[in-house]
Amino acid sequence: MPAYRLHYFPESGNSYKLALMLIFCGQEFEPVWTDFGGGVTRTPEWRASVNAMGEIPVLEEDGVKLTQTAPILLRLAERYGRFGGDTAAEKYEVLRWLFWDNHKLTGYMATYRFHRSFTPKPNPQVLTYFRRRLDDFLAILEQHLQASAFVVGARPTVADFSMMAYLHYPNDETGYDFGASHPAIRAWLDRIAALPGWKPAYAMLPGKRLTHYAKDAAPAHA
Ligand SMILES: N[C@@H](CCC(=O)N[C@@H](CS)C(=O)NCC(=O)O)C(=O)O
Repeated sequence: MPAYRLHYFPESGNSYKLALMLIFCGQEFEPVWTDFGGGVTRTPEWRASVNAMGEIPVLEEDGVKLTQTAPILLRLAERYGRFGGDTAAEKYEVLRWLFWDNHKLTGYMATYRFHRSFTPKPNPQVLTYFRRRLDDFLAILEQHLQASAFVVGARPTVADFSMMAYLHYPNDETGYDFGASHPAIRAWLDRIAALPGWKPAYAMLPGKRLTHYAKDAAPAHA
């Protein structure tokens, strides 16, 4: 059984994707809290020794440093024979949604949430731009999930774990109340939360948290 070490910070939905997959595959990992807020991932030392791409998460597998959640999720799915899709058509769909997620859903939600909630003075124009894009992506996902229990058919795959990660955070971080605005997304999040072993990110990934500036203001919209 490989030894896993996950370099993360608690607010990182990308880190949560890997933590969730490892737990669902019955694997333990050593959590390695990383001072993202303090700028450690921007230092030349960190980029030379941990991740040249300057990103969190990094998953060490027996000392080998792996980066980019999508290929890591697929690698874990292959290794443990779970959540990768069964047929060639399903595997293609998993890959298709992983690309969409990285480019669109996670790409925009991670940036929107970080700017909205974890920066002291968010720029309203930036928030408006990101919100408009996200509203479109979320409508696409809402429509898809009205006809499908999980992203690829009737069973959960790594596409679900990747796509749900940033949507499951508290409303006062995401700025969305999916129960009110996107009921199919809400029901899908609840289906994933009902899987054995599921925990929210903040219960799975401990350690010092970023300052949450939007907490008290907590407007539902940008
Ligand atoms: N596509 C990457 C995204 C990783 C990513 O953007 N991580 C964030 C933290 S959750 C980060 O390190 N951002 C640094 C930056 O954008 O400069 C993955 O799936 O691993």
